[in-house]
Amino acid sequence: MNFGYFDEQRKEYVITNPKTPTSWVNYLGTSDYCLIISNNASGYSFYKSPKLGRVTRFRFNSIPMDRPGRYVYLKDEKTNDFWSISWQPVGKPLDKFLSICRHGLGYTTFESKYNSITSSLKIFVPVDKPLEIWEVKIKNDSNEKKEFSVFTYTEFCLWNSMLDMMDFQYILYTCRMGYNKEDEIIDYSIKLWSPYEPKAFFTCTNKKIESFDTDRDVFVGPYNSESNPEAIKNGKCFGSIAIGGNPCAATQVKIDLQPGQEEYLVFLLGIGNAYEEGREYKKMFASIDSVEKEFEKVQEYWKERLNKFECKTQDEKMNLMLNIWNQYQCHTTFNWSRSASFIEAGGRDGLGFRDSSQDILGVVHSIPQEVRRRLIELLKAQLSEGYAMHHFQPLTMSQGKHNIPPRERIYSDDHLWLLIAVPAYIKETGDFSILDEIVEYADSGSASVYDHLKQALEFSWNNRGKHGLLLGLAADWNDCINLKDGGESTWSTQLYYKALSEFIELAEYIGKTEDAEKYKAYREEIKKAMDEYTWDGEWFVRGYLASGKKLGSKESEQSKIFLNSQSWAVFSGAFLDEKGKTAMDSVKKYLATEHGCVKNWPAYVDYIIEVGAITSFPPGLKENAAIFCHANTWVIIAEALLGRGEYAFEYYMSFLPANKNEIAEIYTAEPYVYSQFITGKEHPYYFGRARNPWLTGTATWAFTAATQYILGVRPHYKGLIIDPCIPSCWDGFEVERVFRGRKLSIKVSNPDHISKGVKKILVNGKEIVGNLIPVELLDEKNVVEVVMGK
Ligand code: IFM
Repeated sequence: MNFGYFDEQRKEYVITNPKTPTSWVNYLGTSDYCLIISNNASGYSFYKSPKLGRVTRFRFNSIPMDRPGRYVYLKDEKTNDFWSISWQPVGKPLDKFLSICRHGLGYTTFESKYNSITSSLKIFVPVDKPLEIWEVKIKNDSNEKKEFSVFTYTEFCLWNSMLDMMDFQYILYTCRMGYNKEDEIIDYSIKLWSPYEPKAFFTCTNKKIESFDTDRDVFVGPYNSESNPEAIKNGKCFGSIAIGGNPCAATQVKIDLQPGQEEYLVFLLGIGNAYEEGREYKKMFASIDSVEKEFEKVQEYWKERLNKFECKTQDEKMNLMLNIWNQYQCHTTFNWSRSASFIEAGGRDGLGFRDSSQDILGVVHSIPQEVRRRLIELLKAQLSEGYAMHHFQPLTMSQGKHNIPPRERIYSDDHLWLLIAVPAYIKETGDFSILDEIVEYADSGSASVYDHLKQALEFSWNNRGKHGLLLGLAADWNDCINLKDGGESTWSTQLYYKALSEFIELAEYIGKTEDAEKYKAYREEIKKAMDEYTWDGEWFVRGYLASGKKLGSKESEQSKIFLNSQSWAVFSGAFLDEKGKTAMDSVKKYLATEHGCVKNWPAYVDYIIEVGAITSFPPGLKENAAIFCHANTWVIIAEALLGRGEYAFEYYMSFLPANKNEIAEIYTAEPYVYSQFITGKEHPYYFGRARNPWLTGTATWAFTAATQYILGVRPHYKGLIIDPCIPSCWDGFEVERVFRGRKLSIKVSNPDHISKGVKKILVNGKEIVGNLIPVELLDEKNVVEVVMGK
């Protein structure tokens, strides 16, 4: 069963049945002002920080599931019947109410038809202004004149989202609402201790506001809800001014429509006060033309970001995801890390060190300058000893508020992701100058970026355990494997192996031979420990517990095999051999399902303190034997590196959201973006159900796995590698890509129907040796013909 479809032409996901099993949302806004909006117009906005700058309210994990939001109600003055343009919150019977929601790139629209009235609401955030624009259109398709009241409603949050949710005895006595009568603008201000000294306004730019309310409890009424606000029943707002209490912005505008006539209304909700910014923006967006022009800028913005990579393969869904939705999600995770969604309530905003380091991979081809800035921000959260702050907020860091973790909160992997992120940036851009940039450490001192990387390697070297493997510390990539007190992590060791290899490659490339030799010796030592202590016969163990017991071994009583230590054995480059293949065969045998590979098997049933929080989840959920999508992307990469194209593609398809569109009643989450996990096979009821959509490292890695390892178009310091690993039934594929400012049209043919191997590459008609296209060979525009073969 589906609830909608992909409109490829318009780059939209169209929801035709608003009764989706969960809220299917979109992110609007690109920098300072962001709003999250569901297919029923619910959600919230924030300015700069979802924690401290929360503009509007959302009641998380509540019932009804989706409230409040930004609502536009139409009331027929003759019949007193009223509805909302989005199906909810009024929720008219769907046999009489046609509802369509289109989530597009940077905008969402709602269209409805009810009682011969067609209406639409388009919401977007300008690229460079801190406000949201609601564009409403109403058309009378009946044969009689209609008189309407249009009511709008949104509930303000008291800026500090945590206090707003908890500290009612205090926070409910802080707001000061007002109304700029002359310009008809609602004024919201509150004196807090937030860095932003926040103020907001709401207005209609092109029609007279007949009445307004700024006190939620007056507009809605104590025994009503957003479905049936008192003011709408009353036919008029009450002119309430909230001084303390729950602030809102509600307005009433009146329109008359002759048969066939259409009217538009523009509403603005923005940052600033009603007497300055509010007045200025009201003038700026008084006409529909100015609104449309602003909207074009949003479209241009997304076009510019997404047009750096485009592919045409034999799989339509793969194309759809890679060309549109996967990239869009990558930009969202890059912007908002893991801080604001419908399930991340925003209490922990800023950047997760490991998450943000990985997030750059999916956008570096598109916004290299922003990635450079982000890398510097991340490096500032590294400590001089080499490890990193697990989580930090650049806004407060720059005010000197460092959240330096106590030793027991040091993670074994955070800092090592720098060795993935910085090389990826340089390989994409050729910008080696970043290595010389001097960046301060979070605690004391400063060093060049190159030395920051070395320091990260040193920290891990100095934090190995009894078997010579990396200590697990607070956790490794898997937040819920907590191998404290001397426990060791195979996976971190594999990441370390990869990090060392990346560094060695870089050092050799820039002529730092001594450094390269030093870290080669480290790598050899690490490999010895891996050879000796991580192979378990059919697969690699996940680590060692503090007690000395193996984790994820045939000897283990619970969870005998883990996914990550198999995929990373190969991905790290340490076991591109028979052991690696056998380990990946074990993945197929024990972990693979039709929805992707489970993270561990069999699931933990009992809590084991020395393993950690993974054991607290019921089987099949979240970190315990669920299909953790992020980890599934590395399985694709490992199979591609082993040259097994059928497997790589099969795994890619198994958890591709677009493939779940027709089973959306089982999958339940948005079929246009990746979710963090899909419930695993050991769950008694919900196998195949996705949870925690949008803000997941799956986005960045799924894009990387598909584009760089299946399609095999992979940046290198010297140029672009073409190394596809595809299903042998494919005849070929095409990629349009921008690389270091040059355009490449790459056409790959596969006449012998193989999975891997490149026989010939012609660049602008000239054959090259090998499968690396040197950057010096590239013109502004290039035609690349690739023939696969042995
Ligand atoms: O790696 C983590 C990530 O940082 C946050 N979400 C869960 C992942 C796996 O534990």
